[in-house]
Amino acid sequence: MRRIRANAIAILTVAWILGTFYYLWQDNKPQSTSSASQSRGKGHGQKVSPGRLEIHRDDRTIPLILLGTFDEKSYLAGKQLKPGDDPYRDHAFNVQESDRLGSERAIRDTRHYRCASLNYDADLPSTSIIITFHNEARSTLLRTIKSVLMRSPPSLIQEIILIDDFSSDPEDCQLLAQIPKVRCLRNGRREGLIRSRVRGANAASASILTFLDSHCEVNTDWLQPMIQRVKEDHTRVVSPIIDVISLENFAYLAASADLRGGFDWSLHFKWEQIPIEQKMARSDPTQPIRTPVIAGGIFVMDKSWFNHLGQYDTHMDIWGGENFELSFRVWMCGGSLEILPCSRVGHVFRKRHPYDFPEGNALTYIKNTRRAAEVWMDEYKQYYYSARPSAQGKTFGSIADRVALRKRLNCKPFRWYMENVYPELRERVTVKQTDSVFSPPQKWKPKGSALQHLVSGLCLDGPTPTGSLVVSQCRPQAASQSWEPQIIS
Ligand code: LR7
Ligand code: MN
Repeated sequence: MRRIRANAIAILTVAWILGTFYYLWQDNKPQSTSSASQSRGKGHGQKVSPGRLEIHRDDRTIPLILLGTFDEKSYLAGKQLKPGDDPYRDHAFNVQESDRLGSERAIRDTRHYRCASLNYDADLPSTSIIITFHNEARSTLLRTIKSVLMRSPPSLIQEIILIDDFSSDPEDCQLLAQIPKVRCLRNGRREGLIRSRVRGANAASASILTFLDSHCEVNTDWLQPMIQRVKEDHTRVVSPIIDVISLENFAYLAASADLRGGFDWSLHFKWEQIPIEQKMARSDPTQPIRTPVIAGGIFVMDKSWFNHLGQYDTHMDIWGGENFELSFRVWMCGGSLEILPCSRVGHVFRKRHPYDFPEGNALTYIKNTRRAAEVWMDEYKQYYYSARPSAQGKTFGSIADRVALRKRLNCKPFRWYMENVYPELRERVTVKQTDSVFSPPQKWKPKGSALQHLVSGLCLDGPTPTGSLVVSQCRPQAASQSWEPQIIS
């Protein structure tokens, strides 16, 4: 009897030791990372670099407790790629690779090393996470939710509100509501991400709103820096640095920390380098980066401030433009926008939309951006129309409510935004050399506020309705021939 007990103890001890070794070995295994550079966003090619390798020891244990009655295996098994199916067809990313990854992988901590030693208030307010989706892949949606539960202090997560924007299968959302803290709201018809987010915000019970896309993975301590900044000043609207999850192999890649959100006159979003003077003045890489616009999908905002500023323009459809409208509104009506380098969230950037636009992709984008331009851009909207001539004459509905909102909030003019938030935009006028009159030498001299071409005696004029600059007879006081000198660094 005694010998049997001794044997059992010996076997258990050996098993325990082996188990511990296996656990440590698993955790220290290098992740499959790619050092290849990857572009972020729709075709904009800035480099990303691999960051530090950090292992999240708790990743595997916490969710088991947090998932409640949710049966992850059968949820994922309910939607599997059939043999021979194109893995990119339905989601415009490699869903086979996403399915294979599992829902709890460790990712590298891509922050600057100094971020790890920052402290945050112990009494930060909690937040409602709002995720809207239309036909998202189950594995990416689940990984988004689990990364939030794994990598956020539980006390900061009031709830996760999913808005199912009329996906084909209602169970994609409904089954996830078995996870504690997760709620599911389903639209009775396709609304688009803008009205869906407003629905989520209206249902939220926390005082702070956090918006996420449905194919993200949040990184170590992603939430605290954002909530801290908003707690200190409720008019701040803050975003993380958005890392890249490869649409091909799902590698998690660090994005550059020197970027901010920008755009051109056609209201096309792009990542751009922060201006050199600001870059030189940055002695502390953990400090926030002021940004003229946010990418739009991943940000934290005080709920009362979101409501006070008029939520979103709910006449915008499906996708696009709402990030400009929100960004102009925040800056011009007394708030600010920043990117926090100590907060990192990965996002699967795609090259095409995997879903349909009932009124067409181009028309929808024009309608949405036209509404933003008409309400917020004052006389500068002419540059939008020059850059996007096809927008002229397209319907965009009534903007009376939004114009009244702007008046009620007593917001500043777009000129103020141009001068104080985004002066770099003015310089971005390109001269098209279409006329032989420009043949070298190209010499210009100032004539009043006009620029006169020395050889032809004509003045620089434009932009024309098609967005070009031309030369024409000099006309004193003509607004289209009036230029301001700018120092270009
Ligand atoms: O009809 C729709 N209903 C939805 O609920 C269409 C989309 N969606 C959901 C969709 O499932 C996803 O969760 O809305 C979210 C955004 O759509 P994506 O992921 O297809 O588009 P995107 O990643 O290009 O979206 C970026 O631009 C949008 C412009 O309207 C929004 O602002 C998105 O939130 C924004 N995403 C980000 O900012 C993440 C970083 C990417 C960049 C740049
Ligand atoms: Mn997205």
